[in-house]
Parts: sequence; C-alpha cells; structure tokens
Amino acid sequence: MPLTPVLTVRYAEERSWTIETYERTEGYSAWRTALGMTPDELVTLVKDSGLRGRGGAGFPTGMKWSFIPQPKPGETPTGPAAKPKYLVVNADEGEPGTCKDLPLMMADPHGLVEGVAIASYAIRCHYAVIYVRGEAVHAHRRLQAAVAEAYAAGHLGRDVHGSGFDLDVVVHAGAGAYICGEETALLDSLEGRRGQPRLKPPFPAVAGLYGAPTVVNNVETLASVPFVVRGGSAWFKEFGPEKSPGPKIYSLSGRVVHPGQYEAPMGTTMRELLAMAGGVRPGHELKFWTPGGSSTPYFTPEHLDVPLDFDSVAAAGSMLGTTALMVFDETDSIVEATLRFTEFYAHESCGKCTPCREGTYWLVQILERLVAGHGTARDLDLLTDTCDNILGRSFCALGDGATSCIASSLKYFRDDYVALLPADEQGRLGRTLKLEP
Ligand code: L3W
Ligand code: SF4
Repeated sequence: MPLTPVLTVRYAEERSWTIETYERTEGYSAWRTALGMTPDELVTLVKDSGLRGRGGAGFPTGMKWSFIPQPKPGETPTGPAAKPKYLVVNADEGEPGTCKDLPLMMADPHGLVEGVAIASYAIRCHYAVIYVRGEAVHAHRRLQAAVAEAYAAGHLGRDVHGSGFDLDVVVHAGAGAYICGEETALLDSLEGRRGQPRLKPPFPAVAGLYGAPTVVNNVETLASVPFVVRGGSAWFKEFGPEKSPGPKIYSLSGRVVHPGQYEAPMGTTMRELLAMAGGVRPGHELKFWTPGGSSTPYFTPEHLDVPLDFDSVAAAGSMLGTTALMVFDETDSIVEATLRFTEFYAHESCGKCTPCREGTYWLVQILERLVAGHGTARDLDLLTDTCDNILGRSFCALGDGATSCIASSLKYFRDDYVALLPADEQGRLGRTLKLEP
C-alpha cells in the first residue's frame, strides 16, 4: 500500500498556503495534465479511482460528475443540457466533531483550488463557487488570497494555459447555519434565500444552482482529485479497501492524548488511529465514540477493530460520515453527551418539517428531565417512540441524524439511562404501558 501523508503532505511546509510553495511541490501540474485530457477521460479516471464523497454520504464522485447532462455532439442541446453548469464546493464544515476541511483550506488552499479547476473542466463548467462556513473568516480570507494568486498565475480566468477553457471561481461566505451544509439548503442560501432543504429528486446534478445542473462536492473530495490525476486511478485504489479507497483525514477529539487530524488510508481502524493519537488519556478507559460525527450512531470499545471505510462501518451499524472520531471515557455521561448533541439539532433544525422541528424539541425536554433526575420509566419508551417518529419521516438527513445518538446510546448503554431514574421509577421499568403507535 502506498504511504500517507498524501492530502496533508504540504502541511509541514514553510508558508504552505502560498502559490510559491504549492508550485514548488508539484502543485498545478495535475491541472496542466488534466487540460491535455478530454473531460470524459477525466470523469472515467475519477470513476475508476473509486473516490467517494468525503462530506458524509460517500457517493461515488466520478458517477456524480457523469450525471451532469451534456449536449450531444451534432445536436442542439435542450433542457438541462442547454443550461450553464456549476460546481459548488461544500466548505460549510459544521458536523460536530468534524475538523478536517478547515485545516485543509488553511494549510493547503491551492490543493482545493486545483481540485476545483479539474472538476470544473471535467463537468464542462465555467463558474465555480466555494461556499465557506460563515464563521470561518480566516479560511475565507485564505481562500480568497489563493484564488487571487491562481488568477494571477493564469491557472484561472480566460483561456487557461492557452486551452480555450474559461473558468471563474468565487469564494462565498455562508451565514453560519448547520443546515446550509445540506447541499440543497446551501444552494438556496447561495441564491440569497433562507437556507432550507429542497425536495430531491430532482438532484442538483439536474436542477441545482439557479435550476441549472450543479455538482456539489466536499472540500476533501476535491482536494483528492489532483492526486488521482497525478498518481492515476490504480495508485489511488491501493489505499484501503477496493470499494472505498483513498487517503483520508480523520479528526480525533475528546479524551485522547493528542487530539488533531490524522491522515491514514481508508479502512484504518480506531485502534490504529488511537495509537497514532497517543491513546485515551492515561488512567482512563474508552467508553464510547463516534465514527463520523454526532449524526452517526455511537460505537463502543467492541468496534475498535472495525475498518473505518464506508461499507465496513455501515455493516457494523453506524456511518463513516465525516470521520469525526469523538472519544469519550468512563468519566463521561453518555446521557449528558446525548443531550448536548440533541440540543444542537433542536437549535439547528430549520423548522421546515414537523417531525424534526417538534421532535427534536421534545427529545431535549425528555433528556433534560432524565439528566436532572426527574425522569420516569415511561420516558425511555417515549424517547424511542419520538425517534421512531422522526426517523424516515423527516424532510432531510438532519432529522434522521438527530436520532442516531439517542437510539444507539439506548442500545448500548440503557443502564446509564436507568441509573438516572429515581428509585421508585426504576421499580416501574418493564411495567410501563406500551405507547400507542
Ligand atoms: C444524482 C442521484 N445525484 C444521490 C447525490 C446527492 C448528494 C450525494 C449524496 O447527506 C450525509 C447525511 C449526513 N442522482 C443521486 C445523486 N445523489 N443520488 O449524492 O446524497 P445523499 O442523499 O446520500 O446524502 P446527503 O444528503 O449529501 C450527507 C451525513 O452525511 N453527515 C453530515 C455531515 C455534515 C457535513 C458538514 O459538516 N458539512 O458534511 C455526517 O454523518 O447526516 O447522511 O450530493 O445529490 N440518483
Ligand atoms: Fe429542516 Fe429538520 Fe426538516 Fe431537515 S429534517 S428540513 S432540518 S426541519
């Protein structure tokens, strides 16, 4: 297997964010190579590499690019194929525990800009937008500086490197809402509206920004693309499992000795990553952890050897999500941690659909009651029942994601909930009335 670091290889360079450093370390060579290929060849290359989206869902990147309707040779285009195409970078990193895209944009902004250029050419788009989380003013400034440097060096703009290809890239600051990380809410926000999810289908690939075909890709996904072009699809596939290959940035936070970003091949286990991060803090034991942020069901020490790739994590009952590994030890209350996550979802719920808007509010009420020691035996059933009425009935993934921490904490640590009940309520357990469906 080839060695990492790949995506983070420039992080240790002096002034790694400047175009001088980037070009000195092979930067923009993939862009020149790509311009010598046809767009279809590039789409095939990325498809063959097996690169899957790093924003949470793991959708195959090359396949997403291939969904963009293109005019057929010799025919006058109609419908979506006749419209302009857009590339939108989802740089609205907001999933609790996730901290991979912002460091990448700070340390190596040109890696993203080069990925944007290659992807734009592959989907025949002449206008790309990088939508950066509103609070990340530092990343916004750094990207603006990198885009300006790329224009000045002729990597962006009119007739790039004499290829006849024009590309404009704009850096846009979001307004600081978690829901704007959902791709269609992001598009609404870009269009100047309140960010709320749109009904899918149609997917953005057919009707996205201003109703035109749009690819929405995550930062880490696009930053991987220059390496695919330089190394080739066979090289990229050597990192990790066949169906979910590539180098990956894992964010470790919480009760670890050295929290931070760790790059390793897809399929690396939590046991291996914990060893890289110095382990759980001395004198303490791992109790539970998230494989992909707060929207993904908790894992326990039993799952330390699950390969962290999309399929293996799903088979073990969770989601790889954004590879945000939040670590909790025996001093942490899983019910309190779950309450904090649920408060986050209740606050960030956009309010568009009833199950999520009302359900997350009521989940917080129940969890608060339990944490305060005023819960009832019935509250445990009520939590499950409320989650059942949100899961699969919400308009977007935020509602479903809000139930993950509750359902999985009840699955693995029900006793911790029971321990919070007053003694007389503990006696009522198992005798609670079944809730009406
Ligand atoms: C065309 C089809 N395109 C799917 C596209 C779709 C999207 C991508 C994945 O949620 C998850 C969520 C969060 N024709 C298509 C098609 N597409 N079928 O493929 O789509 P989908 O619906 O599976 O996922 P999603 O709505 O993108 C992403 C989870 O990630 N998550 C979120 C993290 C938050 C951040 C952040 O902080 N920025 O990423 C963490 O676990 O819960 O399940 O592009 O258009 N037939
Ligand atoms: Fe909005 Fe929540 Fe419904 Fe998503 S699930 S549309 S965030 S209310």
